[in-house]
Amino acid sequence: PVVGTARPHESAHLHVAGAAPYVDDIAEVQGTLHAALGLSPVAHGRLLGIDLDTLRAQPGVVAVFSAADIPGANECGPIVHDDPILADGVLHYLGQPVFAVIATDRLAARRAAALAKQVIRHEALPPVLTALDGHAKQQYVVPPMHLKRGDASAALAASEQRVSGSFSLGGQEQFYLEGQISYAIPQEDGGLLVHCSTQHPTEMQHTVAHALKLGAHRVQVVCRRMGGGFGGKESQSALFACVAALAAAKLKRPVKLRPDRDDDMLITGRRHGFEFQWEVGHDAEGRITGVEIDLVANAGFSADLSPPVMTRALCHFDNAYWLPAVAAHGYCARTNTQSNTAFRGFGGPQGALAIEMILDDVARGLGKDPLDVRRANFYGTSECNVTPYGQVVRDNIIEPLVARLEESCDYRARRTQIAAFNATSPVLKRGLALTPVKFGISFNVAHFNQAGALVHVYTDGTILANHGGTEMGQGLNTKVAMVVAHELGVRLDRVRVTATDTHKVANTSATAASTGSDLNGKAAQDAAKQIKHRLAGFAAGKHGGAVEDVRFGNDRVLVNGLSVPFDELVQQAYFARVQLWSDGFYATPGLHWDREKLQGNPFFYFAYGAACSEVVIDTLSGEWKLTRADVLHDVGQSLNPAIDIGQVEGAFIQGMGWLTTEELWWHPQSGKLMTHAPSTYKIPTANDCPADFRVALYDTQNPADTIHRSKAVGEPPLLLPFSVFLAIRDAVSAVGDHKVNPPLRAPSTPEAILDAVDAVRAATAEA
Ligand code: MTE
Ligand code: LUZ
Ligand code: MOS
Repeated sequence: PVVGTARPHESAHLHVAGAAPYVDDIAEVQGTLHAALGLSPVAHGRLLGIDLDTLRAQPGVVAVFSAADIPGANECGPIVHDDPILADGVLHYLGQPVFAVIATDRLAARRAAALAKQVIRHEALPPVLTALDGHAKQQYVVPPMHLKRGDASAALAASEQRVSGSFSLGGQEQFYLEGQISYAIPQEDGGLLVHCSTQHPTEMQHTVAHALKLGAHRVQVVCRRMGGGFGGKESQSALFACVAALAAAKLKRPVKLRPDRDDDMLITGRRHGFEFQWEVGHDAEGRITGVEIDLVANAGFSADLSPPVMTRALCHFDNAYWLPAVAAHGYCARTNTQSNTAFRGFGGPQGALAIEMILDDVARGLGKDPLDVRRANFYGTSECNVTPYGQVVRDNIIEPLVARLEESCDYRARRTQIAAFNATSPVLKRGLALTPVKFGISFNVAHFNQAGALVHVYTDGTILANHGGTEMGQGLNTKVAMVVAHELGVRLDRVRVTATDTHKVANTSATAASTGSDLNGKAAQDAAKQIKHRLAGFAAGKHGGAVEDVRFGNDRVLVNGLSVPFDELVQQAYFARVQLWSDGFYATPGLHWDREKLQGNPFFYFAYGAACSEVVIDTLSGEWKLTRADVLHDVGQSLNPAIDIGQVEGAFIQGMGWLTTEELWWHPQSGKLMTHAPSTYKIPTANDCPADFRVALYDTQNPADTIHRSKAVGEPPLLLPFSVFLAIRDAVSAVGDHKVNPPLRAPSTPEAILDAVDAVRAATAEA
């Protein structure tokens, strides 16, 4: 068998040898020019003009383009279409691209673009820089969204106990190691080939075509691999594709645009920071009876993907819990900052962390172990199993999964040991938390849940597979190759997966929402099945026996008692003029969603998981360390456990970075993002992995009919490190009265930890 076995990433040998080509490694076509973007020097202003002549006079400069040069639509936004490619009339944020300089080399282009401050004439306007300021002004990128079940205020009024609280949660930079990049090469008769580091080649194709007033059939977008996307290249690769394509089309020369890291961070958006404010009612066991919450997201200057991000935040506020009465209000505040976008989890982590904070507060108020309060609120399996958006949770395994982790991580004994340690340790305090994850799988926009594939069997028995998904390091191509090899019963090394190419598979969806292998795996399987059926028919016709009895496996085909090597059969089939290649298609069944009412069946199934983290904090310096993490994560029947464990570990550490060290800071006056490079923005490194890191997969079949009963793995484990943040909060609470809820903001940097320590001490002294 191939499926279900641990196999290395299809490009692992190239990755480690530095031999895996990314867009910037493609040999440059003769005559290639380089672009750089001139950025808005102010957070908000009226654009009065650009001194283009100064720019054109700079050494090496070949051309300068601004909004007026775009022949088609000056927009590259995915949903609302309110994202200009180049600023026109209004400067929306500090860092917004205003013009593009095209020069003979990259440095010359960058030198000229750096004159932005001198050449952009503008009139400054007052900026709005925070979500709460935008909310106070009722300035939103889309109308507020309300997810309701029952009468939350009546339920609150009737509750035995009520608590209110608030929480400030920062955003997160994707920090893909390969930055945004596009390389556009003119083709014959007005066509364009665009190599683009993107999760969404089809959308790049359409956006470029729209901006250049071309038919989509003239634009070919290719992506062999990305050095990470993490959501940051779902929509926001478009600006770079459009600028490179515009310049290439205008100048009839190849043009490459590769912003450096600082510009990338100043131009593009990231995970939405959220501000939460809630009121919750509960009983003596900590069971929630009603909850009302405001979720205010910093959308940035435009809509981008904020509407579906907020939808997913609202649809994950329940996390793993039955909430009998809910009113959740989602506001996407418009601010003069980068437009925020997809990032692993797509709003889900923000929504789910809010309920975890609430349950943490409820438990503290009752003097109960938070795990007991969590458990008291878990969804049931036959009752209390309907989400606030109306979907029945049919595959609930949270109870047995958490029970297994609780036991294997020795939760109760460690809880006691930690309390004993804290009682005698005045400076260092330990903390522990165990948190569950439930994550809905499917795009919450139903029509995106489709995929296509193309499988070619060559006459020597080697196989080339192509599909609509993109490879960003997550191992999608490896999984698709495994599915194809498995279906045809051949050795994995017979199968190669090639670059994603809009000329091969059309009308694809973004590789996002963790659906890559679910969708493209099924589509590739469909293609392989068709070839297999044709081969089986041919084999039975040639060698006798029933078609249904033909078996594929071990690189051979068993027909009528005869074992024929796969490549031999293929060769014979070719001479008999059998079609040895096929397309394949898949659309996820059973999905529906009412966007107005926020009700329906948006998810094919749920993925589950749980993690337990133990930390130690230094209450004098605010430093902390994750000493142990235990993870149990559900990927259904794993297609490739090695890749899945890699995804779980990576997501855990990435989510931990979001909640602890990665702090975004905009200058409160100028609105400049000051943390625009790794010098000031700290992502976790290998050294931040806990010394004791125990990651296991919860081995069950997906009850939904997914590809080999596996489950999506990309995003759900990003929610596991909630346990790290809540363990830090648990440790902070040990400095004072255990009933005081530490007002710990995220990320819990040393400063945030010290602020929370001070606040707990002050509240304790007061009490
Ligand atoms: N893993 C790596 N190595 N690099 C990435 O960019 N992106 C994540 C996740 N895992 C990412 C990753 C995100 S945001 C998503 S949606 C999924 O992979 C997308 O791929 P999949 O659907 O094939 O899992
Ligand atoms: N929905 C979703 C989406 O759940 N995840 C996504 O990545 C996405 N992208 C675009 C539109 N809806
Ligand atoms: Mo992932 S945020 O859906 O690209």
